[in-house]
Amino acid sequence: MPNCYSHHQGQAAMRTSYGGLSILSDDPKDVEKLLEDTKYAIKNDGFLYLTNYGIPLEKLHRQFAIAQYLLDGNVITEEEKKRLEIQQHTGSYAGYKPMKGWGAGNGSYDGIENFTFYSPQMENPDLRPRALEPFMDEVKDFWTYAHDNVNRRLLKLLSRVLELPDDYLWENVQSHDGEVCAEGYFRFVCYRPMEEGQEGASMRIHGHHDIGTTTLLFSVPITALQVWNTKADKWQWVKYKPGALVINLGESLEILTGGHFLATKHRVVAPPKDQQHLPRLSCAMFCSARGDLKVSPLQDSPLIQREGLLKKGVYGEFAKLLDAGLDVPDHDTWRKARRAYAQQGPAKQVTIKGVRHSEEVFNDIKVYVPV
Ligand SMILES: O=C(O)CCC(=O)C(=O)O
Ligand SMILES: [Fe+2]
Repeated sequence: MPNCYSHHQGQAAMRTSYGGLSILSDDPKDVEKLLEDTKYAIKNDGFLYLTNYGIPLEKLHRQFAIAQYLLDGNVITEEEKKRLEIQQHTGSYAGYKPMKGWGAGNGSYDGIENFTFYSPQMENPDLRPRALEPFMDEVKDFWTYAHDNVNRRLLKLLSRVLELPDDYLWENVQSHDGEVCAEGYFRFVCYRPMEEGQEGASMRIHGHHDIGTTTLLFSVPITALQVWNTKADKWQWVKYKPGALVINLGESLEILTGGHFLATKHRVVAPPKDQQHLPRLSCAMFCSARGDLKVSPLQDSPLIQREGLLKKGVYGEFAKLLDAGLDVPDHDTWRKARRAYAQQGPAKQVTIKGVRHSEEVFNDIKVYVPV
């Protein structure tokens, strides 16, 4: 197999340039600058790069090597593929996704194979491929650190932007009890190369929001991720930065902040020509809000109190329910409804200000994302 974690730089990798935010320093000067940069990135770029977050490159490469062994080492048995297959209609991505669609394995070929770990997959060896057993301690340590340390620091920064106490989002919003990532999940993915012109070759994952609080995506050398730049109204490539973390903000944070933190609109497309023959590995953690938390804005934030709720995006849709005095769902209900059909390709498309958007309806709430 060609090495999918080489340090090959694609042409597109040079098209954008962002610094990276270091979250380890406690020096007040650094913290102040970090806060300013974070505010800027949220408003202008719609996503963040983190560097210097405490994971050495060798440890990161080791996780990619484990992911590659799992998804390209021919080590998941046919029996396991069947028994552990993702049951997306239940609103969960847990388990093995074959290279055909996200449903019950009967969609068309999309060349994307993955394995998603929720708490039960961490607790019970029968719910994960046997071949992983020798590596489980490392896997557990790595993703626990990502969730309980990196994500916690990140939430501290976001709490400060909201002018709330440092641990506010961690204590009141983030689900963090339970094995590794609590109600969230992490995933190893391999995107196989597709022939030019093959169905689905140009759009590997259409434009979408992640649903939870934050997503920690490790930057990879195969350039395929694009983020919607709301200011410029266009897709932009996310540049490869070795060892960096690309942070997407999820829908939960968009709604909880009353539209102040817009969910990152992103998609995965065909890489530039010189990388199209290479498989692309991706490792990511999707952090989630507490399932029992109502999907409505945080009233405690001085920033939100001062500047008001911004009736935009998904929050704008929830505001209609709230204004009509209707009950809003809790996070568990909302995300199960969102996940049951997510990733399956936009069923309906509409044009908003000249841009093609997907329209998805969940519990009477409409979600629009550029495709
Ligand atoms: O593979 C990537 O870079 C991003 C994938 C993604 O957006 C997702 O799985 O939600
Ligand atoms: Fe995503």
